[in-house]
Amino acid sequence: MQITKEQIKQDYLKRLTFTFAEGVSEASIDHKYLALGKLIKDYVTEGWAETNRAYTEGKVKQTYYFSMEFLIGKLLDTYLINLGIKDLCSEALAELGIDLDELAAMEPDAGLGNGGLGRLAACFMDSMASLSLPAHGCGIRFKHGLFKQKIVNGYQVEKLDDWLKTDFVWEVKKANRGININFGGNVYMRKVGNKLQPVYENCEVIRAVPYDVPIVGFHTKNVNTLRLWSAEIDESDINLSSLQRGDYLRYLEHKYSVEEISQVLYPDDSSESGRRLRLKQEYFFVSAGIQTIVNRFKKTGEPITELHNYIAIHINDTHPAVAVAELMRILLDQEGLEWDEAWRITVKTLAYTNHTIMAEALEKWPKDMFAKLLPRIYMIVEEINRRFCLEVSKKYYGDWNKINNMAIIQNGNIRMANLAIIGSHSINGVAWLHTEILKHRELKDFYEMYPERFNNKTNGITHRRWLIKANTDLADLLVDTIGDEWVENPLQIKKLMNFIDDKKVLERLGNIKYKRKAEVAAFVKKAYGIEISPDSIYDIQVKRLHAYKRQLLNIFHIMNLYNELKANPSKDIVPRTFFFGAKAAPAYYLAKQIIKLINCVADKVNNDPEINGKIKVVFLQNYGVTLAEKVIPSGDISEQISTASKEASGTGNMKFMMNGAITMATLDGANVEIDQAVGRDNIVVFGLTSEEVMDYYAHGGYNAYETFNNDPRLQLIISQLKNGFFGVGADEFNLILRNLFDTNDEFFVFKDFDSYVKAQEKVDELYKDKERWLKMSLTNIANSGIFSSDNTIKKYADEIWNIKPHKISE
Ligand code: 26V
Repeated sequence: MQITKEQIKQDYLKRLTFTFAEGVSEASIDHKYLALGKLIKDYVTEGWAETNRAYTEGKVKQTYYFSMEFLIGKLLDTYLINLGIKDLCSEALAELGIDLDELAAMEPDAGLGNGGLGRLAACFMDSMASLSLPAHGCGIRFKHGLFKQKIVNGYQVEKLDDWLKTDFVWEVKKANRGININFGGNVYMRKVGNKLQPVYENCEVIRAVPYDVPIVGFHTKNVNTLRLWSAEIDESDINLSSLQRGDYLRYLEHKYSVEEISQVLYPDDSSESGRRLRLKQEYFFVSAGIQTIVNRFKKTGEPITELHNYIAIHINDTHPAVAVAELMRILLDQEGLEWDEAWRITVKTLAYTNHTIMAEALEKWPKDMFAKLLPRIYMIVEEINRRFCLEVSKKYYGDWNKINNMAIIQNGNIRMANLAIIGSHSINGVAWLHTEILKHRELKDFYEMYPERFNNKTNGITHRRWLIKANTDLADLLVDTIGDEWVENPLQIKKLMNFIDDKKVLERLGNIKYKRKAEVAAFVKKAYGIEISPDSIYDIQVKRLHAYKRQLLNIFHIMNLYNELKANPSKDIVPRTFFFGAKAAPAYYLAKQIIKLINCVADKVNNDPEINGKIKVVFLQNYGVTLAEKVIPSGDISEQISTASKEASGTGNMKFMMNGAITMATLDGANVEIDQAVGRDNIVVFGLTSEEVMDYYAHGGYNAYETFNNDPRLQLIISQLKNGFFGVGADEFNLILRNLFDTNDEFFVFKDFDSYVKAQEKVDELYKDKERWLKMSLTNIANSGIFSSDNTIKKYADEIWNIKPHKISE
């Protein structure tokens, strides 16, 4: 973008005056921020319109990434970086007496996601635009994103997230592009000519209104679209206006029941599954998205039988899996295609990513509820299921087990993963190990039936946000050493290895880390009143709280360290600060007890003068994208300690690696690939392997009591949980105890404890050799380029979507 500082200044003042009738001296900080937002949007809009035009006129194949979640975080900095005007803008504002960082802090953090899955979708959006790929997002404009977390007396308290309270400047409401969505009622089939046509009676019609967010690519004029749908009532609806006149209360009731659909993001929570409103949300955005895609496609004049040559639709986890039936519905009922042809097109258009093997996260819907809410869609699902079961029984004659495993409808439930697999030409896992487990275990029967559909796409993260934006000093170091080619081609970061013996570079790397650690220390002091030292090792575990992620193992290690220091106060360790950041799903009581335990340990350890500051524990409240950007660059140790086989990939592991942290890892998810990339000397690995874990699950052989009884350290820890050591009642941690003992320690916390403690001792040794440590850190950074989501997205584009870059010319 060609623009001068003077121009920005002029444009900005104009914007401020035209929007708020204020000058710099009168305007409040939020007005200043909003004016800047509007100005940047102005800069983006031209390219946006041009991009849409170019994609349409070029008749290029386009991808639509359907995702329930887009955890996009703040966007201002991303826009400025990607437009290449961040420094210019910062200088222009400074000359007007305005601090850009202060304005940037005003932006709400759009938390429209739970964790890894939603953040991955956001990183993908950034990469798709930066690679000039014609690819867009489709999701829901939740009025309330993931809850905000407060810690009160050590307990998690949830607060409503109200991110739309102040204007979300980036979005553009397209009221005239609304789409009607049908729910409920009765549907029967009527013969029209020689075709069956559905007739809908008494269904509830809901209006989906799109809000578009521009996605600006880095150093490209392409601006893609993230389309988020909002459920609104159509005030021009005649039925409604009669309601408005006649029965105000019924009108209000109706209004709330409509708006409810896009009110709030469900917090990832097994107890929340099976909720009707969630299914409504899923169909709502999927139907709106697919209807729009087909309508737009038809305007090109190409026959509908060519759809898959122009459109790829991606199903991000099972949440949008109803897309299979919705696309079939449109092709059959609206376009009048025969079943076989409609099916062929559907399968060629759709692709599905699996993000978890955790059974409780695999979506199923009670078939009666499903049929009542989506009667026509249910008919289609039944027919897909009938035909599929027939195919299976032909192929594996008499093998009822196979049908039972693979059928979509089973035991009164509709299994969405099965629907997605059967209706997609591509099925991928999100890391090598995860995909192997899918192929050979979880989805073995499907793999046997459709081996050509299965492939791996290891996750990635956008290096623009997680390196250039989050760690500008480190990005500068890279530019000063290896030039700036890596910015466009992140694999080039590897060139940093040429500096592995360069003392000056290592020293500068150390200083950058130290500076970030000092900033975090200042933040922790201000936010929580806890004094921590940037000279201590920063050992960080930030991610959703879940038993399989084993925050419990981490805190047990800390308790053990504390106990050892109490027994032997002169024990020589490198001072360490342990950070946790984690939200627990509101009804996940075990997870909430673990948060309480972490906070209890923190209180004890931080306030014990005998410990003399050797260890500190900090619970970072309300962990989200913005906080991640602050703390990840300060990490020395990245805790990636899930029970092997359970974490599909992880992406926090990649963010830490790219910022020079050393991974404390089980061989799980993408840790396996990090290990391969950096070599065993530059990572600390411990614990059971996934083979061992799965073997125990399959054949037994592990006895948690035995392990416990043979380890006095564990006995002391468990007794402290029970005996009021933390000044809380004896049953405060009962769910933790039950989870360990009643499930035979299902996540192998006891089993991996010893190995984890030893691995932590190794960290201590390694850190004492400062030069060695810096070399490890450098090696991690240098090898992190493969985890840029640009690489991941290139593979999706080539191997799944079959789309090509379509660069808008300057
Ligand atoms: C399940 C449910 C159940 C119902 C209520 C809402 C809800 C929301 C999300 C989920 C499934 C979450 C699956 C998930 O987040 N998987 C994570 O995906 C990351 C990106 O691929 C990956 O790095 C993580 O390892 C994986 O756990």
